[in-house]
Amino acid sequence: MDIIFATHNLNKAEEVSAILGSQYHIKNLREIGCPEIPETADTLQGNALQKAQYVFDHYNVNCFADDTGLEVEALDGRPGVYSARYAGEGCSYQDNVMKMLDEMRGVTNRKACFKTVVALILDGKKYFFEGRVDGEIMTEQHGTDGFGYDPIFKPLGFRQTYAEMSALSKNTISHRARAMQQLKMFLEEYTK
Ligand code: ITT
Repeated sequence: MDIIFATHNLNKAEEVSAILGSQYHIKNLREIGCPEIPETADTLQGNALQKAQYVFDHYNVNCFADDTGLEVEALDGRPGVYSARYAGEGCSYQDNVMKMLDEMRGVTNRKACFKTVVALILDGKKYFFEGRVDGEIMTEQHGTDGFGYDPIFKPLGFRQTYAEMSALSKNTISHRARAMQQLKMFLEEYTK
């Protein structure tokens, strides 16, 4: 099946190709030359749908998008839907990580969770899937793999941060993996 993953983020594209497997021919927005899509909603679901809807409206193809946020309990759920721009417009992953370590300095409640919402538009109909992983924010960076907040997020029940895990391990247990597994099962049923 040919399907567009409405993302410009190559880390996400790589993870999702590994999770969904080779029976899907997935193209990302860089591959089809699609410009940046505005993300102006104030929920993960709203942003995921905004990206998928843009691609459907402009290219008329089956497509899905994911929006992901890191919610930190001691920060009242921030940065959440604003995780990409937590340290300011145009900031790097490292800027975000440093700001988080700074804001969380001395804070004892380290509980956090990653949430991913996937919006799928298939034959013109909309579907949503969600994945969540609870964990904690470390006091310093551990590991160099992955991207974004991976070096400071340790999922519950694991000794390693996402950035210390192999790609295979992260792609088996992560928030994105959980949401994408549901998408995969749905697509398998749909195309039976
Ligand atoms: P697209 O909108 O083009 O898909 P994006 O980078 O803006 O790419 P999101 O809005 O979904 O992606 O993600 C917001 C930020 O959350 C992202 O920039 C990362 O900093 C962080 N993030 C997302 N998924 C992550 C993951 O699996 N591990 C660590 N950080 C992640």
